[in-house]
Amino acid sequence: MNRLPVLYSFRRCPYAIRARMALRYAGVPVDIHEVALRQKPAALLTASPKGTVPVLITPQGEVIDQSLDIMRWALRQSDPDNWLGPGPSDENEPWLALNDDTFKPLLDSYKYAGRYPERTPIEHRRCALAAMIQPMEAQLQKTPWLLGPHISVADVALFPFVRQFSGVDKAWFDEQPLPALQTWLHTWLSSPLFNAVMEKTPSKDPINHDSYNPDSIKLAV
Ligand SMILES: N[C@@H](CCC(=O)N[C@@H](CS)C(=O)NCC(=O)O)C(=O)O
Repeated sequence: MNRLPVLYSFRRCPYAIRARMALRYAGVPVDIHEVALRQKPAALLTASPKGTVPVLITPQGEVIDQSLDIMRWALRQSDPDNWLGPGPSDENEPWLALNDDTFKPLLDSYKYAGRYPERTPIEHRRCALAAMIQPMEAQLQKTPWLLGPHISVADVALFPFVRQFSGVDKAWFDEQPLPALQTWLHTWLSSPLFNAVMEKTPSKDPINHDSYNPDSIKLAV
């Protein structure tokens, strides 16, 4: 019997990346099943008929099929740097909603501009910039992380989407007057945590905290 939680994942999916980062940071070992999105395994669709990844199935049979819920589940197991924040009020929520509900569709319109001909690619990009990238820059000029002096769920949850945005036209992105956001992005891209979860054949060994070094992240800011 498989005693590890199973994570159905897709390596480049931003939702799956943030789930894997939280699981790894929390030191929760998981058995990662890389999924071909065009040919999803029957076991995944039986557990979660909506057919998106990531999906986590615990050894007790609990199915968690939203990436933010997987992050929260992981952080409830262990949260050494208090990504969840100090109190009951969830200050992460406005950033999470802005990303998932507003920015993600705009990002898709920019990435796949040919499918959304009602605007030019540059107009799509301008909308995405105004909606989330510029507000992030404004916040990160004030504090090194989105909620202040410490990393929070919002930083990790938004990072893979900002990464995608930056990658659509990297030369353009690198030239923009977004110094704080560019530093923040670079910090995540070069972090051992991100690079560990992007390994093509992730180790099945129990995960330990060597892959997450908060000092290296903080020092780089
Ligand atoms: N709200 C979901 C969204 C997950 C999602 O849309 N994942 C994409 C991959 S990045 C997916 O599985 N799409 C289904 C498909 O392409 O067939 C979450 O946060 O987990």
